[in-house]
Amino acid sequence: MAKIALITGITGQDGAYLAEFLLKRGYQVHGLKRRSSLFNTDRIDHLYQDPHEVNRQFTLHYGDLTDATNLIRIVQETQPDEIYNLAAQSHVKVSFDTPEYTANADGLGTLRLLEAIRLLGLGDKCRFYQAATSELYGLVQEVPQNEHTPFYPRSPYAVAKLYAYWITVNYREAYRLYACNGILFNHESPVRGETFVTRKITRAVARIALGLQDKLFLGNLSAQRDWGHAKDYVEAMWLMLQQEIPEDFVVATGITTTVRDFVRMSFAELGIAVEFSGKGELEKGVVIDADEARLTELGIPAANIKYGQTVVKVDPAYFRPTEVDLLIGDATKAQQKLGWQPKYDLNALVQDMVHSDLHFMRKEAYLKSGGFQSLNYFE
Ligand code: NDP
Ligand code: GDR
Repeated sequence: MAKIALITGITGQDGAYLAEFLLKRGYQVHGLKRRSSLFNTDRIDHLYQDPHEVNRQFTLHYGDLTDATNLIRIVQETQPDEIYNLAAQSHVKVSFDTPEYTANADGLGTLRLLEAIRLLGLGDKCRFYQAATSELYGLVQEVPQNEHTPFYPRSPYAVAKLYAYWITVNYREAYRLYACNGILFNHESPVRGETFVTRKITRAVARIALGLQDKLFLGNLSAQRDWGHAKDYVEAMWLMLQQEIPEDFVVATGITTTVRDFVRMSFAELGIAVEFSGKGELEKGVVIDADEARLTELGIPAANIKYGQTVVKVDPAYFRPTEVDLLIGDATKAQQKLGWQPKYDLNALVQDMVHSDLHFMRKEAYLKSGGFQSLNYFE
């Protein structure tokens, strides 16, 4: 019998990679998707199966983590062997604007799912994965951070995730549920949401190179993150649910990099050298060199890259009221107990993202150079 997985947050970055991963392993995958006024299934459209097909492996259900009755019904209908709770208002900065909603979806949403398992008597059958986060560490207590490092959350998002972390531990201890927290450090990919810093950078780098935009505004350039690839990290999620005993694991690469260096690396991938100068709000990134052979090889018109051009400026609007300055994870436990090893290093991640955005942005450049104009429906 094929195993059944229910993924909340299936339309998000991790949901899409995990669905792909589980389908390849023969799982029947059910996903919880929110209703939205526009299509929100771009990342999983390639997995879609017509509802009229028999023996479907992939099924979507409308639902929301803020709606307990709907979660109970979907868990009852799907009878999952594994639930991956990936749904969340996942943007740290946005959580300062929507703190109550974030607490409801990210904190109480986790409780609602755990209660659904308990109330339906699925405790012996159903394993539960909670998407915990390195944001729990917040204000630096020690580095590298591991499963024993104390938490000090620094945003409404992280505080909501702290509740979710402990309620998962509590249900494991109180009701003997097989429930695990994956304390995942930042992980990115070509399908990362466009407002997270890495994707914002790689998109802008591609657009600047193709002459579609001239500069990029960022916030805190000195923040340091331990960035891995989402493709590697969804494997760790699955491994956590395949063990004899449920436990919590840190998943990270162990290497940290500043936002500033991520910018430099992304431009360098296209042969463009950028140097930063100035401090705080006045810091800027300027083009100091360009490798014309590399630009030609990539089909980027050299005329688009101007020496001395300011390509990065700081906009304090992107600063956070309280920041997490430094994250470096120690994934020794995951390596030893799960046998998990990331395949992508930071260079490979940057390459994957920059080239994907370059490919994607060419479409816009072609349309623009061909004279295509969108219709204005509102005139
Ligand atoms: P995304 O923001 O890409 O995806 C979040 C998903 O949650 C989307 O499918 C979104 O739907 C859905 N969602 C949001 N609110 C609700 C709600 N109220 N009810 C149902 N679904 C909802 O996040 P990622 O894929 O990057 O992250 C997955 C999980 O892992 C999140 O919980 C995140 O907090 C956590 N995490 C992520 C890390 C990372 O670096 N990526 C690191 C550590 C933890 P829609 O598409 O409609 O918006
Ligand atoms: P983070 O990711 O907050 O770590 O949360 P994000 O990419 O948003 O920020 C990383 C760092 O970059 C700094 N930064 C900017 N961030 C954004 N978004 N936009 C900017 O313009 C910008 N300029 C600088 C931020 O201040 C921060 O220090 C992500 C999410 O996926 C969470 O859901 C997850 O839990 C954590 O990673 C681990």
